[in-house]
Amino acid sequence: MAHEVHEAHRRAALVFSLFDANGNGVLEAEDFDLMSARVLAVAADSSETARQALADSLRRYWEVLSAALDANDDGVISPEEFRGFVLNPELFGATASDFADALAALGDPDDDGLIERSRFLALMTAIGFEEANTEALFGAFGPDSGDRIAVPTWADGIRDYYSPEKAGIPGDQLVPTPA
Ligand SMILES: [Ca+2]
Ligand SMILES: [Ca+2]
Repeated sequence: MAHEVHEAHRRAALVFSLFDANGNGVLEAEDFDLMSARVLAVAADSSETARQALADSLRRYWEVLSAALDANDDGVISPEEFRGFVLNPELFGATASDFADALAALGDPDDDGLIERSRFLALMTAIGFEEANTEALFGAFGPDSGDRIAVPTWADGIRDYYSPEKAGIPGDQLVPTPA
């Protein structure tokens, strides 16, 4: 159990660094607007509905996070305040789920239910993941002979990744191993 908790905390630290899109060491509304803009920039061919859903999901994500974690109500979430992330699996799990569905949908602009490697890499890099780790994760999802994965496969992977209490999942490959 202690091992799982440790993994969850390590992943929470990476989630914090991904959320901190402007890299200033705290989370604020601007980070989520910036992430939204970066993701939408590589999904220009997705439908307006799908693009709006992603923007809405990230806005809600910030609202839920700040309402729960900005303990001193200064409009930003410090790394110390973010430690509460792993203590609220139900609240953040539901929010992560909406984001997961919205992001995965952007991976499938032609709506055939499949996500091609190049699109997956573009979206994951826009979120802030390293390219090498992203390639490894795509392989772990078991792409088909056309080098594509199913939309729900990725949506479930994102859901698990951003769910604070999960451990022992494919997304743990994205967590850097301490030297
Ligand atoms: Ca920030
Ligand atoms: Ca704060």
